[in-house]
Formats: sequence, C-alpha cells, structure tokens
Amino acid sequence: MPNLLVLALPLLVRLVHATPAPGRALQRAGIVGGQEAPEHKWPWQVSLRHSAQYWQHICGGSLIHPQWVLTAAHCVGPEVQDPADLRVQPREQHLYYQDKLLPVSRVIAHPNYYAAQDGADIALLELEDPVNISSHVHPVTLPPASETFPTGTRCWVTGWGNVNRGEPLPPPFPLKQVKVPIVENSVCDMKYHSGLYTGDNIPIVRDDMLCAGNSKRDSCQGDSGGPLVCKVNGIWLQAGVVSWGDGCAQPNRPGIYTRVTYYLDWIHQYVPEEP
Ligand code: 4AZ
Repeated sequence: MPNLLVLALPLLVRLVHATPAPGRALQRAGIVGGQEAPEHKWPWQVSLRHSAQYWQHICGGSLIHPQWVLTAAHCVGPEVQDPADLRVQPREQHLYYQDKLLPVSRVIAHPNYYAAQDGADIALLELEDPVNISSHVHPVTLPPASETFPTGTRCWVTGWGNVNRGEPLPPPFPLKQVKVPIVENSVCDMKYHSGLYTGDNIPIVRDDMLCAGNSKRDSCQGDSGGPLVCKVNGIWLQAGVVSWGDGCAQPNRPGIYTRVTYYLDWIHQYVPEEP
C-alpha cells in the first residue's frame, strides 16, 4: 500500500501544479510568454542532439567560436558522454525540417559540475570541423569579465523548449524568443527562499548564477544549455546559459542561468580568443 502512494505522489504533484490558480490562466504563448524568432535573428543558437533520443533535440547551445559550442553540463553530464553520441544542429527556423547535423569531437563538462543547483553547470563541445560562417550562422560575443548585467539590462532567451511546464513546443517547432528582465542575485535568492523553510543564511542562488524572468516570461525545460544574451553598447553579449529553475514562469521563481563571466578563464583554457 505505501508503494502505491509512492507511485501516485508524482502524479498528484503534477495535477496540483497543472491546475492554474484562480484568476491565472495557463500560458501557452511562447518559450514561456514569447513569440517566434524572426528568420535570421540569433545566428549563434544551436540544437543539441543525442543518439539515445534518436537524434532528437535534447538541449540548446550557442556557437562561441566557429568550432566551439557552449552549453549546460547537465545536458551532457555528469557521466562523460562519448562525443559520437552527440551532434550539433546549427540554427534553423523550424527544428528537424532542414537538419544538417554536425559531428562533435570533444565533450568537456566543467570538472566542478555535480548538479545544476550546485553550480558549474557549463560545458563545451568541440566540433569536428568548424561551421561555415554566414550572416545566418555565426558565433556570439562573450562578455568582458567586468560585465555584471545589472537590473534593467535588455536581455533575451531563445530556444525550442517547452512553452509551459510539461507542455512541449508543438510542430512545426519554430525557434522562440522572449525578453526577460534581469533579477539581481540577492533579490533572486530572497525570492527563492520565499515559501521554503531553508534558512536565509543558506544560499540558493550562487555567485556563479544569474537570474532572469518573471511569472510571464521565462525559459523552460528543453531550453537548457541555450543562450541568454543582452545588448550592451549595441553588441549582443552572452550573459548566461539556461540552467535550472523551480518550474517555469512561477511567481517568485525566476529562471536561473550559469553566469558566463564567472567561467571566462575556464572557457579560454580551451577556446581560442580569435576564431
Ligand atoms: C529544465 O528543467 C529547466 N525556468 C530549464 C529552465 C528553467 C526551469 C527548468 C527556467 O531544464
């Protein structure tokens, strides 16, 4: 009998969460709350594919160099992946419709990665050959180490992930975008403590993380590994890597991203500064 409860509990939790609060409609609009990306926007976006998923989409990623992709460690680890089980699909408007999957020669998850909530949720993929750079497919710029991306910075997150919790992007799987407000780390940590008994002295949002989003705009499952980019002095910089969150677009639960500036030295151990 206790076994039955154990089995039924996740289902019950799902049902409770799937029921919208009074006066709050379920959102079905976007990535969560976004819209389809214009055809040639976000040329650094990639889709990560895995053999165990029959080469379907498992995560997002971004080109940071013609031969290197930045993604989340939780997309490829902590078990070390055989590069032969992974492929990279450069940006396409509709997932699967024009697939030209690129082979991966090396998978490097951050050595400190254990679980997304503990931080270091970052990984690099080396491509066997550099991609053909065009106006539609090219790398994003990494931020200078001093860039903090303060509240008010104009940032967007993109991906083919769920349009709401438990609700996959429907065919024809267009790339989605949503503008998300940056939430300063201490404010985000305070929000994450609300509704929990976790002591305020126990950090939930770490220094190597960055928060963005609100109850209308967020990334979601399947966007993981993809880029959060911000326009600073007219240039798009990659501020974050989609990492984790408590559900998607929940009140007091902004999306949590790996803070790219925290890992610049690690990235440049592998990725040349010049293409
Ligand atoms: C996930 O499960 C996930 N709202 C990704 C992003 C967010 C939550 C969950 C952020 O991969």
